[in-house]
Amino acid sequence: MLLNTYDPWKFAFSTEVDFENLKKDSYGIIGVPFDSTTSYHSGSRLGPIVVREASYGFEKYNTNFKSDLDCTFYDFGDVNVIPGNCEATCKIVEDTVNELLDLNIKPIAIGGEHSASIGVIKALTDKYDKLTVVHLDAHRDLAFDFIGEKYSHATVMRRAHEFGVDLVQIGVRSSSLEEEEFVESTYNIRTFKNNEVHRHMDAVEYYLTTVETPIYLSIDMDVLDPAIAPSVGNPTPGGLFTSEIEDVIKALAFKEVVGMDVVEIATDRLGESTAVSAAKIVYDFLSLI
Ligand SMILES: [Mn+2]
Repeated sequence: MLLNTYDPWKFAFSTEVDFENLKKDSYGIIGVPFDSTTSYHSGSRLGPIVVREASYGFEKYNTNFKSDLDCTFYDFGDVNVIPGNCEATCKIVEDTVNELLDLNIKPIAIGGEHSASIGVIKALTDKYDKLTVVHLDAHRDLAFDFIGEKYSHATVMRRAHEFGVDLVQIGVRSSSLEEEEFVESTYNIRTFKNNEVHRHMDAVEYYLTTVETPIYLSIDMDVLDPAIAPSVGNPTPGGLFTSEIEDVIKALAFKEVVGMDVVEIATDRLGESTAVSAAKIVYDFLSLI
């Protein structure tokens, strides 16, 4: 066992890590305190620590889901990132997630900028023949490169698409012409823009229940409206409500979700609403699986 992590803190209700007796088919949290390619509002390297702190604000019983948080999940601490080197950090995340998968533990990554997802998705596409990424984000993140960089918060889903995943993009309300043309040139990217989500959540829920492959859930916190989650890398008006994220998670409750992430929590303030909302999303997810 050589998980490349250190241990600053633990998510609330997580099971103590005992490497001799880890429960198979459980979930394992890793933090990715990395924000080197951020182009606007920096600070997401502090995301893992503020989300963990916020996780202590909830009851073990989930009132909306009528469910107790009784599943086994671990918190393995933070990945040893390399500030300034996104590609090398993605590789360390990938190696760490591969170690979790070898232990039959499914990854939950807390970012950090969205590039944290690249290594997680790479490891999962090596394990599963087919994977669908359900991607909640104000942006498509489908640029081939961003200011010359292939490994960036703005290229995450383009890299994932190169790994062979199907994509479902939910909450999109900002993209480039090149990204729209790329989507039109492919057959396996389904989009639900923000206004479709607001007006036709039932269509989103139905579509998710028809996905037949294993699913990875990636949530950029900027998918929420900036009134709810202001401390993100690229705040974008017109976003989702917390209840709409709950609906998505509920729709996935009976699917094979093999991992998830929440990313782009850029605050150093304890109790800040972006961090609280991110902690609630992880908590809701774990309450339903
Ligand atoms: Mn985004």
